[in-house]
Amino acid sequence: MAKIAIVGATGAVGIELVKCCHARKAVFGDAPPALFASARSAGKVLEGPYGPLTISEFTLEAVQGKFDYVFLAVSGSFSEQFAPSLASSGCWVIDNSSAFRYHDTVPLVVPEINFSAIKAIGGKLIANPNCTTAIAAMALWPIHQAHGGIKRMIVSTYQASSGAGEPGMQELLEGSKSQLLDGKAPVNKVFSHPLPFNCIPMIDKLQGNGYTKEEMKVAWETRKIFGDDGIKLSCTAVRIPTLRAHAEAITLETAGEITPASVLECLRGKPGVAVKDDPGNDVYPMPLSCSGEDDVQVGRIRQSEVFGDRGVDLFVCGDQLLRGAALNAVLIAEKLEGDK
Ligand code: 2RA
Repeated sequence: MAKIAIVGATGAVGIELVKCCHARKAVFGDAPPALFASARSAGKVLEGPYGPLTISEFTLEAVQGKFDYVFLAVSGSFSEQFAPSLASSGCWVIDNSSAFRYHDTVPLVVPEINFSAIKAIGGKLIANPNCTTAIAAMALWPIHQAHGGIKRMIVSTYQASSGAGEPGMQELLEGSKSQLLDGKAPVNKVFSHPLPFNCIPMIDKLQGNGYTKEEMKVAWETRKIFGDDGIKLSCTAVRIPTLRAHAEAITLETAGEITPASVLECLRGKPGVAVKDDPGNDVYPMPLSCSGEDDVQVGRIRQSEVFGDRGVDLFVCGDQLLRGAALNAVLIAEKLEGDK
C-alpha cells in the first residue's frame, strides 16, 4: 500500500488531491494520505472522503524518506527550497508549482502523453503542468499525432477564479453577492480588478515580450510536453467570473490535412477526453458541465476559415482543480504505482 503525503493540504488543490487519492483507493490502499501545511494550519481538521484528518506542520524531517509519493501544492519558493531534498530522500515528488517545469533535468508530465519522460530524464522529482496547458494538451496531443504535427496555434483562454485558489473563488462569490444583494461594488484583493461581471485580460506577470507569464507558460510547456520545440503558439489569457473550470478557444494549423471528421476520429475513445460536439443541439464544452469532471471536453470543431484544409478551430474546457492540477498529479502517481 502506498504511503502518501500532501503538502499544502488546506488549499483548493490540496483538498482535491485528497479526493483524487480516495477515488483511487483500489490502487493506493485504504490508508488516508498524511496532510501537511504551515504551522498556522497545524492541528486543523479537514473533513473529506476519508473522514476527519488532522493537518500536521510541515518539516523536512517529518516527510523526507517516509513516503512513497509526496504531492506539493505549495508556492514555487517553497518547492524550490524543499522538493529536491524530498526527492533525493527516495520519495517520488510531484510538484504543482512552476519552480521546476522548465528545468531540463525535471520531466513535465501529462501521464497520457509523456509518462515515458520520467524514465528518460531520471530522478524522482516530477513537475505537474500549468492548468491551462494540461487541459489544452489533452485535446491537442491526439490531433498532433494524427495530422503530422501541429505547426501553429492561437489560443484564447477563459480562466476560472479557482486558478487563484480558494481566496480567488471566495472573492468572486462574495463580490457577486455584495453587488446583487446590497448593490455594493465588489471589492478586489486577490485579482487586480473586480472579477464579478467583468473579465481581466492579464494573468500572472507581464514579460518583456508583452505577453504575460501565464500566456508564455502555455507555449513553453506545450513544447516541452509534446517534445516539439517547433510548435509556434500565441496565447491571450483572460480571467472570467467562473468558479473552477478553464475554457480555451484554439485555432490550429497542422502539417498534414485535417478536417473536423479526422479530429473527431482521433479524439474518440481517448482516455481523459470527452467529445461534446453537437452544436445544432446546443451540445458543446462549458465550464459548468465539466466542473467536477475528470475528462477534458472538446467541441465546436470546425474547418478553419484561415488555414483551410490544414486547420481547425475548436473549444476545450476542463476542471482547473482536477486535470489542471490534482487529478493530473494523482494520475502520474497511479501510473508509477502500476509500473512497480
Ligand atoms: C491560473 N494558471 O489560472 C493559473 C493557476 N495555475 O491563474
